[in-house]
Amino acid sequence: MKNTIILFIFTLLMAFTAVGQSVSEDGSRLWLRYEPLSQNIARQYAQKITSCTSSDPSETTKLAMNEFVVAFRQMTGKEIAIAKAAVDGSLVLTIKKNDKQLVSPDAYRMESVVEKGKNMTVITAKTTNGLLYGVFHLLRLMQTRQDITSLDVAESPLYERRILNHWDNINGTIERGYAGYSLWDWDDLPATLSPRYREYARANASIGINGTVLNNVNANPTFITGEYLQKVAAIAGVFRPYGIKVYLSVNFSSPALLGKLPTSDPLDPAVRKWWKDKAKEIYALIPDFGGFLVKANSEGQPGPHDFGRTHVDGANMLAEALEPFNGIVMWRAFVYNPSSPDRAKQAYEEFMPFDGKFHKNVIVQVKNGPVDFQPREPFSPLFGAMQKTPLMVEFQITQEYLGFSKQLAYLAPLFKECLDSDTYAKGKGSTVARATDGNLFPQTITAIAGVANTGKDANWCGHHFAQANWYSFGRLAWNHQLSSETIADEWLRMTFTNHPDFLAPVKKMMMDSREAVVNYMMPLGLHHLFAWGHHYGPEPWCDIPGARADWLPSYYHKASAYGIGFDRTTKGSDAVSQYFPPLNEIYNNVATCPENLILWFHHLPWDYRLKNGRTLWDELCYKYDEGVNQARGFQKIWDRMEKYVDKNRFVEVQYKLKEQTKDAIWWKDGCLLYFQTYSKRPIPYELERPVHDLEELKKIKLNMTNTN
Ligand code: GCW
Repeated sequence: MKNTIILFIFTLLMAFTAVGQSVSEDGSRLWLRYEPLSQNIARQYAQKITSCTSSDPSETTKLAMNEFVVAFRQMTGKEIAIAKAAVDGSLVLTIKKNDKQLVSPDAYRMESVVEKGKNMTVITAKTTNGLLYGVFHLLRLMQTRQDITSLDVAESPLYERRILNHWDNINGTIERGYAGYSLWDWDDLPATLSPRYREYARANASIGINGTVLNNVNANPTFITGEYLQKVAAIAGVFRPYGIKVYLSVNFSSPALLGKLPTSDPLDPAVRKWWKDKAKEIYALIPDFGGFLVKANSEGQPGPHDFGRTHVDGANMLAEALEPFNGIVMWRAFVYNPSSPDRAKQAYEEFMPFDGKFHKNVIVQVKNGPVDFQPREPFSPLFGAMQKTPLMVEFQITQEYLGFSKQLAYLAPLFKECLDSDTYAKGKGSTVARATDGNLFPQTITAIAGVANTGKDANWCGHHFAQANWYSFGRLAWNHQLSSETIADEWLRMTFTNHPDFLAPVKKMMMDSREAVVNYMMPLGLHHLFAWGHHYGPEPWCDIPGARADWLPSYYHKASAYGIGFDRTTKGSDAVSQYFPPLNEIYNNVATCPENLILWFHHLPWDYRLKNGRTLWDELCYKYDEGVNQARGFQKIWDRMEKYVDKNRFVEVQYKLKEQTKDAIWWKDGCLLYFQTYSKRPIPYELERPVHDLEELKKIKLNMTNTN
């Protein structure tokens, strides 16, 4: 009877939502919308699966089954029972701890089988997490309308730890967060648990993310006080059934700041004991705590150098404290000092001498590029070079340098560009992915991190399309071999619609979007032309008296009457020599250097001829112009999509795309008019003319409050 009532209510609901686009959405359901399918497909699925069962009693398996039942009902309109035993038509979730074919704890198989005349869909895993991932996989197949009649799938993640880094502060702000305040309500914890914690965990589990660093790497020591650990434990309790471990960023001076010790010197016995006791305290509350993330001696953060010690001394001390509990240390390699002639070389110089010296539960976390999450950078030369130390890539999902949540920039192509880059460390094919996933070098730990773009905004990420970046980070962390197109396709289908007339153009818009941002912000390998502090608009002219040279754009573009670009060749800073042959030569030689990085590695005259025959100045103008045209093109594509998208999301994206074009023009005019003061050449006459005046643009000072 109860089921019949539910079904009746559901059918009513479906009849209502069947008109589809007219019901406005706020984006809060992410890619887990489970929209009703067409009758035909719904019928096929409903014939295939009629019940769901598992002999595993765990909470995770229960919630996996519940997820399935609810989603199935929403998509097909059919109610399926959670049965005691497998029958014909069952979805069976089975744990097989010793299954040799399952190559990792998170691995699973999904097969259509016939046993004793019973047609079943069986998901097998070693752990409950594997089952959960398998169920989300099956749901993804259904959401994207794939055939589920003869399944034979085997999956295992290519990185063991797939982690989001939150740069969330204790006061609820988020450093470089563009989607509202932090999800974590520290004042209300541990007593009150926001329902969003669970939603967050569920969304992450659906894409295979299994770790969360809750707080900013610019770490407030308060997070590891007894009071805050209770709060952290409460969050960990919500995340646990979804297979997500919590980690914390720690402040290296905590022994002095919290423990009132006279020093935080990593070789001081009292300091070492303080960390060991702290680890004990943490694990007593959170037995599956993941470990520490550390930003040390970088941008004013304390670290072992303050005591004349090394990164190894610092990391190993923490590693020893965590080791008895199987915790790990993620030690960041984001280090640079103000006086260096080339910031891009520093992480390599500082870390290479320590290769092989870190404790076995330390992994060095390296940003994808050698400078700082720019729209385009070459990969960091540490990848492939540090061969006796596990390394993990850190991507930035939040778009600090790609237009915040104001602009559409689909980042899977950026992530892939790095992961697929050939380091040549062990000959051709030694990609960054293979150099970090345990394929090329034996690694005690494999991991990958992304700086999260989530916040309290209803749609989680500020821009509806920024959800795709969270999604694609998770999917690539699971399987870096997936293509950006595949990920965009599945995300669009689940988040918007399966309609082919929507999918093709919108997918193309996504695929072009990152390159568009590169084009109108900093093409041809230019980098760090950003406005001071907030990093939103262009300020290639920025000059703050007394500021660190390496925080000023002129340090990077080096524009002059002669030309533009950073000479990192053997005749310049020699950063090229940090790469393996033949890449060092490829980058060093202006004739072979990829043109999309040419001004990263070379300082070239304005009349340098590119492969297409244009002068450098003209090509720069063409690229900026192309970027603006691409942004305009996105507006044209989106406006045609009105009939496929609910009103709210349509209008919100439409508005943002309009702003994106305006800001793209601002970028183009700002950069070209400024560089023109050096090149003294006309903008090619066939291109759009500037609509701004350089002096006016120089006066713009945005008051961005939520950036830091
Ligand atoms: O990109 C820079 C950001 C800082 C950030 C730092 C880092 C958390 O501008 O806001 O600090 O990188 O990665 O540590």
